[in-house]
Amino acid sequence: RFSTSVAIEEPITPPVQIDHTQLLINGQFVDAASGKTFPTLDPRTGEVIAHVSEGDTEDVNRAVSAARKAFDEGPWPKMTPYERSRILFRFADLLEKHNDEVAALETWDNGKPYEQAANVEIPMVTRLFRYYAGWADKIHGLTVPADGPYHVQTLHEPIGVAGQIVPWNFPLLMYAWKVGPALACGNTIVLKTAEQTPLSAMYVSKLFLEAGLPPGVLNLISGFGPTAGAAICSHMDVDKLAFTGSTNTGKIVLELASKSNLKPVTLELGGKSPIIVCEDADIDLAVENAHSALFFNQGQCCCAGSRTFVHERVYDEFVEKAKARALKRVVGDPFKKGVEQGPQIDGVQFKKILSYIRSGIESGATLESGGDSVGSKGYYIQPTVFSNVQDDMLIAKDEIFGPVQSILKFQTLDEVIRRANASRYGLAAGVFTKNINTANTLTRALKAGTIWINCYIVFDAAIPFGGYKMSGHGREKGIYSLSNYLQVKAVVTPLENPAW
Ligand code: TXE
Repeated sequence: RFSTSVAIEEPITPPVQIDHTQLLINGQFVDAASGKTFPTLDPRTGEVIAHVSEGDTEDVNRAVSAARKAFDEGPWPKMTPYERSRILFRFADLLEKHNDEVAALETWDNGKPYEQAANVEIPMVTRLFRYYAGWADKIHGLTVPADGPYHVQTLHEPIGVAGQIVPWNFPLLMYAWKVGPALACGNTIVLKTAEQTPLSAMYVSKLFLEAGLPPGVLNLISGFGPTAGAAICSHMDVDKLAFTGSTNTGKIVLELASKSNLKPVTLELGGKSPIIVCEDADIDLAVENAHSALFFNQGQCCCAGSRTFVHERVYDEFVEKAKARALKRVVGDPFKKGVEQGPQIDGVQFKKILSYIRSGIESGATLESGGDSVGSKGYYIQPTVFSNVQDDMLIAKDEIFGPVQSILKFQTLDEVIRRANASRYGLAAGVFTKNINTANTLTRALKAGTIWINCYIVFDAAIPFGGYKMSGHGREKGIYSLSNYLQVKAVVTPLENPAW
């Protein structure tokens, strides 16, 4: 029942120094107005890594006025798009140069495997900034063929001050999804990091200054949700909000936006994404993908494939192989080579996941592997697989956000479509089949913002991402994210000589 754990005794010393622990306001690293700090913890041990500034309403007010001034007086929105693009490219070059330090901070603060951070995530962040740097000088309106003697055109203008709030599961990637398009479009920003993971954003914000970003364009607040986060959401001078986090907090964000100045909001929230493994699927491919779909990033992905529906004819084979794969998963210190799974982010998530595991056992699901914590320090949890999971069990309904795979059985396509869609969420779905007709049917029938066919968790800067239903509003990444940060202005001019 137990996975392959490697040495969790003495934590490996991270190969990076902590140089930045302050807020960034108007181009300066500053203490919080209150002078307060809070600790950020190492998920491998629960011990303090560093104390960072605790931003609150007064700091948010200062940051918003800096962003307002930088927007209204420039130079950022008034710079040529090519100049903006060059600063973004310069930033991406600096980030690439410091890839390994940033990855080490990400691992230290979050607990994700260093190899994943250094080889996949931080390079994806760099790629994303280059993608949006490329867009900065390609944003333009339309000439509109209206009825009547008028010349009609649209101007695409930046919205203004963007308030952005990010979570802890992919700290810098979520920062990039929000900062990249907002800056490319010419907006200014006040961004709040998650209280669990402030370090990587602090580090890279210094690189933005080095790249030549003018003061006030990007302001960074570390702090807590109900204080600093709520102050951003309620601020009358913030023109747009983008939030990634839990569905419950998403509701609060929307409420605060509507109670203040009705600023538009994009939301990227929770999920309970189905994976459908059909009778004709390549089972080994499906097992491996369903495994990483759930266990990647310690199961802390909004799009985790957390309901794996398998056709009854291949069910037993699938469960056997899924269990064997989970038992091989290497759990250990995320700085150690070859480790696939580090600790969960914190004690709150750790306890929540263990209580879902208990609920799975109590409700009668079959525990195939795992089911407990690992070691005596930090927040490590065994890769856990449940079979014989029923739709009405809590583990099949709630977002667990941990390394707990639930495998369900189905008989017909119509039945699995109905069951897969019977969720308040609609973020992503996976389909494993060799039949193009089955793939087409499922693609159209499933209510989800991303459908992965014979693959899962394939991400790219150009591929849009977002949810149906309570998984969110709007799309991030790709061309779609630009419209989140642009106003459309229609301009109508009478034609003096309509004959021409
Ligand atoms: O989320 P929160 P938490 C899910 C996942 C997880 C659960 C709870 O199921 O177990 O949410 O995690 C800020 N006004 N996801 O508590 O609270 C907060 O400071 C403004 C899914 O960490 O949503 C942080 O910066 N902001 C998810 C951010 O919201 C507020 C990723 C996210 O925290 C606020 C993370 C408030 N009143 C968790 N309260 C995904 N979609 O990927 C909190 N925040």
